[in-house]
Amino acid sequence: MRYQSREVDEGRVRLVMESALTARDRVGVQDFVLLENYNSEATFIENLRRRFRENLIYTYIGSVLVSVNPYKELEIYSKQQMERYRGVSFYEISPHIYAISDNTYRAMRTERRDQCILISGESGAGKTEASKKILLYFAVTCPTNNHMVTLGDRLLQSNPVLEAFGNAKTLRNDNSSRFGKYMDIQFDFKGATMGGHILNYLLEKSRVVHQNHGERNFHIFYQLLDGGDDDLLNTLNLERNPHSYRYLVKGSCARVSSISDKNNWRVVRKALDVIGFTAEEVQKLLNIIASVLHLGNTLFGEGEEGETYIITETQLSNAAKLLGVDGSALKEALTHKKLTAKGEEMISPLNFEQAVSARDALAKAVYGRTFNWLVEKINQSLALKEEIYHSSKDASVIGLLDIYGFEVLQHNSFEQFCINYCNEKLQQLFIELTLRSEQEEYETEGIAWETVQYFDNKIICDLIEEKHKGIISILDEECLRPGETCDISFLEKLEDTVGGHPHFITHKLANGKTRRVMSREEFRLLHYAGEVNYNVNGFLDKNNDLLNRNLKEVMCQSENQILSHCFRREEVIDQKRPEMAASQFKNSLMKLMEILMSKEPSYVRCIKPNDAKQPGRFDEVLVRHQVKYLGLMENLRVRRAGFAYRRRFEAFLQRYKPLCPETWPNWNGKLADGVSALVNHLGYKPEEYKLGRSKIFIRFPKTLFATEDALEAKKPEIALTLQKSW
Ligand code: AD9
Ligand code: MG
Repeated sequence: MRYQSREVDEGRVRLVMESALTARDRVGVQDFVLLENYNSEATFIENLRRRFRENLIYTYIGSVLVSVNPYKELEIYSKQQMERYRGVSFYEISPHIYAISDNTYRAMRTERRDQCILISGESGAGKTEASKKILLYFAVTCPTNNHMVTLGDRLLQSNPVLEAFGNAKTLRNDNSSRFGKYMDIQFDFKGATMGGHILNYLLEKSRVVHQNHGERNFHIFYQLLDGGDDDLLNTLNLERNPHSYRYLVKGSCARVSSISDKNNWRVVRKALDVIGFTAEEVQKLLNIIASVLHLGNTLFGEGEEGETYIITETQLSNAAKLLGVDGSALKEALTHKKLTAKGEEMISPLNFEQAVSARDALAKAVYGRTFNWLVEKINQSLALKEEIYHSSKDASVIGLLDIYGFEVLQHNSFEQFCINYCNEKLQQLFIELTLRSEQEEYETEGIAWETVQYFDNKIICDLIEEKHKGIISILDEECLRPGETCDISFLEKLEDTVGGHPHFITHKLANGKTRRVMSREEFRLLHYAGEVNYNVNGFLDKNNDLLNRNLKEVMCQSENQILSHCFRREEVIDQKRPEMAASQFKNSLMKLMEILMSKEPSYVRCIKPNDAKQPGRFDEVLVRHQVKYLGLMENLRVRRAGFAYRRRFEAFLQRYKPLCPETWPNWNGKLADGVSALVNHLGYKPEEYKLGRSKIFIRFPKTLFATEDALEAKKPEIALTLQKSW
């Protein structure tokens, strides 16, 4: 009973407050479908702005949650708040990330169908924060299985660990995800959390050796130096000052005022323990982190004959020790390469540039593979125990996707190309699923459907991924083509093959002249979210992602178990060329799309209110741009195609039955008849609504507002009756 009374009191008051005229003027509407002038972008943005000003960062478009990053801590995520949202219907209460979480959970339980929550938006818009709040909601509110009392903790603790190793400060975001993450949370038939599994996508490894101005390397390096105790740093031969390490200062901002590396170090250390890393594993992991820093400080000199030698012997031997490999073998492998020609093995010296790039390739490979190992370890810790797995045939899953957001930098390279391609794919999924499900709903309910025009970004996805003709295929071909290939020959190949594509531009104009605003090393893609110039420098190398064979040989003899697990002997023996980076990414995205398509999706669309990362600033131009490319206006139009609002018969009846003597306090007949009686009594005109098979569709928001106002007016009377009946 108390549960019900809470729902009646708080939920109803909230919606009524927001729908009452004065309040509506101040705080806007909580669901864009209730906007009178739903075709106007200005009205849409004004509604967002009003709500943002009142710290109401969440607004719906039907069942899609739009979230504006407040850039400040709001007191809306407490345990009490979670309780408010538990088991409460979507429309009964103000929009919240918890409402989406709860709704998804209930849909999974009642419909017994796997769900997923897709979070999108550009870099810094709040995707990772949203995903953490969703995970927290499940960890706190869902029952736990007796066998796995600490699973919730482990799920939560996986975040600080992965963020330490996979996030970094960028110009767009002080905690930018530099890898993609899809997490499955598994529930048993009683709705208790049972396990979890993470899939990770393309870590931006180049950051290990280079950062743009104003950016940092991955957090873990700075955390270790700032937070690690003296003994630990001594064993790793590290100095506390990050400026001592070349790999940490490329962006000239080793320290960031908004980040406490020391505190975060403590959080990460604790998290590693909770997840179940042994002291030995942690030590090996930190050895690797430290070895990367020593590698970065390993410098080369050039002899008179053009031979390359190492000038910082101490750094090299530190690196070798921590990597668990033989120092002279490492030295040899960093300055020479092994070739097999006509069945014979030959050693040839590397020149200075080649040695530098071999060293950087090693640092990237070591870090990237260690990151994969970390994910593997976390997955083992979250994995279903065998016996539970077999007794849980009715298990269901909620997938959570938090991936790097669309990115436009001053200088965009291979990494931005992959990140933005990934965002194209997600947008495509959004278009397909929202339009399709909407259309299906009208069809199943037997209501006539009006088509809405929208921009379909399939054309851009094809440009990038099409077999043989797409940019990725051309890049692969160019990497494999024997003879002299380089980044510029790749660009020329692109011009020949996709030069005429409407979403592809280079400095060459159709009339043979050159476009002066573009460099000869760039191509521009007209993405759904905006134009991006990509500089082809480094594309081939990054796509090849090769490590010299003799470096591989050294690494697979490592005494550090993490590294010997990551660098396998088979890799040295097997001469087959591994899949290239972009193709690998493309294939993993294809698999991801399949996973997502097999689930019932919910959406969180994140918006960044300003570029200064500041609270209280709502930059209209910036917001308008995002509203446009996220397709929110189309989303709204589709949602409103004819009808502003829909509600299942039972929910509609439950809420408004006090307004009609025939249905109040109870209606025992057919639900559709009850709804008919109710709307007849309320005087709805035939053109104002339609009854589908299980839902009522209401055409104009004002009809619903009038009904809400009537309910508000009747509240004292309802309360009296309720009190009597309880
Ligand atoms: V990226 O594509 O990984 O670069 P995200 O993930 O979209 O990006 P993130 O969630 O990391 O952005 O948010 C950026 C920053 O905004 C956070 O570090 C917070 O400082 C801030 N933020 C985001 N959402 C919230 C929120 N709901 N409440 C308070 C927030 N602060
Ligand atoms: Mg993120």
